[in-house]
Amino acid sequence: MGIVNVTPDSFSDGGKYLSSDAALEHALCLIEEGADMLDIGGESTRPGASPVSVQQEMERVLPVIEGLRDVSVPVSIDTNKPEVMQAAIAAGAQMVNDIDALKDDAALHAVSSSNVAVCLMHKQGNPQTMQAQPHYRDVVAEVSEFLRERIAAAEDAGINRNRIVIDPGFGFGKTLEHNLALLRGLHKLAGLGVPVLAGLSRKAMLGTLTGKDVTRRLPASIAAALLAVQQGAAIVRVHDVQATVDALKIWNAVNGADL
Ligand code: HH2
Repeated sequence: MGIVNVTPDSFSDGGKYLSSDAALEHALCLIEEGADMLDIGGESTRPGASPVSVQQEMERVLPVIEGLRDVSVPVSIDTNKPEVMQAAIAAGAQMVNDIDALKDDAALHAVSSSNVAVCLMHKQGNPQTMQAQPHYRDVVAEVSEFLRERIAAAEDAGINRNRIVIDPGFGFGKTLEHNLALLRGLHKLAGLGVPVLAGLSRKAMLGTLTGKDVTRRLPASIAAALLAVQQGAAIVRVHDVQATVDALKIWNAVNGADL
């Protein structure tokens, strides 16, 4: 899954693809590089990010989603706003990536009344405060239990299991130790019976481990993506598609899978 951030303030590429033209060009480039799906976002969720209005978020993402109507890969909308979900689905999005795991009833309805897929992500707190004091007794068990409940809520609302993907939400209200425990225990989430998505690309935990700033985290991001796949992730959400695809080709060759 290639990331397209149509934002001025995303943590690693804010401002690079803020115009629809630049975002579209980047999206097409990621497909060329081998992305199997794209994730379009119009609001940064980095710790401390400022919220964006529905209107502003739509103005950012809708022209990009419309411009991608005829591409060969599915397009996901990265939003927690029901109004943006609905408009994005009408514009051609085939998946909703919700960092709030459809906890808002209107968001649940926006997805259940359509036929699109959904990514249910775990987070503790909200982007303004989530890194202040994350706390868990057993992070893997608690994240797993939360995702199990959200899968059940989605199914109860009429969303078939085969439309659901889950994500532990690396960096969303988690310390380095929590993130590492989740990466080690990712196969346990895979045991919930729906595909697991992992988003580790360029994240702060990789900076903490390597001492590298956000522009120099490519090798660490590739290592993290490979480890996530090894632990059972079916989808990796990445900024650097070409490099990740190459790394996965080697992994798949050794493990007897195709890419
Ligand atoms: N991470 C980010 C945003 N959305 N969605 C899912 N499902 N999983 C993630 O790990 C995830 C996500 C943060 O990365 P990015 O979009 O590059 O940054 P920003 O939120 O600053 O735009």
